[in-house]
Amino acid sequence: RAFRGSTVWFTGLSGAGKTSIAFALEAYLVSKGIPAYGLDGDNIRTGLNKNLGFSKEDREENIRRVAEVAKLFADSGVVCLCSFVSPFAEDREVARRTHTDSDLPFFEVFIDTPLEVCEQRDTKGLYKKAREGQIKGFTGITQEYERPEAPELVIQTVGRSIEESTMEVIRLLESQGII
Ligand code: GGZ
Repeated sequence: RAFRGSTVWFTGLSGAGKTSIAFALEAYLVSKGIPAYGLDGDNIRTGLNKNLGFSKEDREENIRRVAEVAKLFADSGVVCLCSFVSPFAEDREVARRTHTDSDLPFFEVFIDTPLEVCEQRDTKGLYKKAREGQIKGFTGITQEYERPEAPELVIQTVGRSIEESTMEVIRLLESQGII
């Protein structure tokens, strides 16, 4: 296949497993000679979007800018893997349209991990801080997460390994002729 530039958009709660799956997928794709690159809060909110916080407005702007960057990656032939909580359906639609308006494939992947499980994991201790009121507007606790209504793929991570979840995305990309 001559052109495989596209964006896989992972959405889900903090701690759902978005970045872990995207990272494993990136490693898999690169090992197959397919250029792939992951964007997430760690490399976006520390630089390009370091002036943004977590209000509804700032999240909207965060997603808008990320979508524009992802579009450039996809247009250059890279499989761009975006891992953002992206809790608002309207913002995810903007990200989708940013791609589809330029005829670039866009796949929304909902990492459907229950809040209780994310909170139990609490890898970064953020849920505890949110419960204690130290973090305001935390997704799932004091701000909403709008579940995707028609994502290309839903992955339930409970009882599944990172590898198994990653395989589901690989199968999606295969079925769509991307890889
Ligand atoms: C949600 C927050 C918040 C609030 C800090 N709400 O598990 P993490 O740590 O690494 O992922 C979360 C990340 C969310 O940034 P995004 O750019 O993905 O958000 S959005 O798409 O909504 O713009 C979490 C941490 O930053 N974090 N404060 N209040 N997550």
